[in-house]
Amino acid sequence: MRTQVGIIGAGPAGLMLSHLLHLYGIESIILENRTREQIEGTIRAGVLEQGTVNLLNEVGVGDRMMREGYIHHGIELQFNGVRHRINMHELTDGKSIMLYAQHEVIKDLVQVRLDSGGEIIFNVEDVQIHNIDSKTPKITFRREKDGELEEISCNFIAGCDGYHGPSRQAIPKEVRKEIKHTYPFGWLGILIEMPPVSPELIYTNHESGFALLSTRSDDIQRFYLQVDPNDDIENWSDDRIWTELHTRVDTKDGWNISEGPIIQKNIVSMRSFICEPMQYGQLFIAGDAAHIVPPTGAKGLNLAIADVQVLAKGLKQFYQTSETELLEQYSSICLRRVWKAQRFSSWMTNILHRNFKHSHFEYGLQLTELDVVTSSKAAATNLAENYVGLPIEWEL
Ligand code: RFL
Ligand code: PHB
Repeated sequence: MRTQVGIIGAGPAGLMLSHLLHLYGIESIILENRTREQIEGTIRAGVLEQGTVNLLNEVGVGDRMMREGYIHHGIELQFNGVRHRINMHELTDGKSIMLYAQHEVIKDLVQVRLDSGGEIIFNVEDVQIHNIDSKTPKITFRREKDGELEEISCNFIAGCDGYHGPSRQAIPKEVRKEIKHTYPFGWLGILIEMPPVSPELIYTNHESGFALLSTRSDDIQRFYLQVDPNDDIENWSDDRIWTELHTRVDTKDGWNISEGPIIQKNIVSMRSFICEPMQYGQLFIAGDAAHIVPPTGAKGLNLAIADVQVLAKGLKQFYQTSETELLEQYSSICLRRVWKAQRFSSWMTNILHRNFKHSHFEYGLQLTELDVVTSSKAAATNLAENYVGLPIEWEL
């Protein structure tokens, strides 16, 4: 098989890249190692930045999101049992965020690719990358275990295969710098069958730990509790979860969280990770394959979408003019924004989570940081600008 761009991974990065390339008249093939049902059924992110929403609309994939998603103009920060609203809309000249689940974005992107004749090969095995330091890179794979080895020859390979995928490993060790940080926090995430408890997201700092109240739809809510990252989900009965949620999110003025049936629960650990550079030879890595942020800033999916916007423009420039200027700047343009998202996500994580090793002094400073952010317009504006999403800086 031959194509112009071979894409590994049908997550938000791979699917959006393939769609943008199609709009620019560039061919691609996506290889995905899970089934369509699996990628369309995995519960992950929920918050889309203004720039992600604009892009989905501009490229014709936003109709269902605009019908079924929820636009939020602000978020609530709660500490000492009191809520403080950050009016992002006002602080950012009219920007906002959209609550629309990642797997719904995936469904919309898969549909638009298949409707326009795009090729996504699901359920592949044994994906391997070859010759990335030549102009004729190749990807080999099998359609099934022990099946025949097939080959895709292309001009470029886009590694959009998430944190555990093989693409990043194809960048030679001498060139690849991996920067890692782990946080001493885990998130216990639950899905609950009940109506929304609040019109906007509530991020809570409580002395027992962080809690987040988010939403998915009129009938399904998504809440998170800070837990030990090594804790076992078996230790968290529904009763214990509700008791802890009441402790952390009920307010001094008498607001109590309502309860409903918990339909799913799991624990994830939190880390920051960055791979520098994000390109080697004809291989470009994007999204979680290149970087991971802790979920407190809601940035992962949005960074993946921003990366492939830069990559698609670079490829368009190459195919239209033979110029490689933008492709050469891909890694630097993306990494500048990635580092800003790391800074923001790390800051949000640190002001909102309870670090049980901290002294009273450090805890006092943390609460004061929240006080400053909710009482100073300048500080709140910085939070709002980052939360709704920073622009892509095309000029380095
Ligand atoms: P993905 O989504 O991981 O997709 C990679 C795809 O590659 C496939 N793959 C392979 N295919 C072929 N061969 C191989 N060898 C392969 N290995 C892997 C995988 O099957 C998969 O389909 O990466 P992508 O596209 O870079 O997208 C990144 C986002 O998924 C991720 O950053 C977000 O989900 C992070 N995240 C959030 N991001 C936000 O912007 N807002 C949020 O509110 C938000 N909340 C979250 C989150 C992530 C969470 N978890 C579970 C980590 C909440 C949570 C709990
Ligand atoms: C979610 O709804 O899953 C969500 C919302 C905000 C975050 C992280 C996750 O910061």
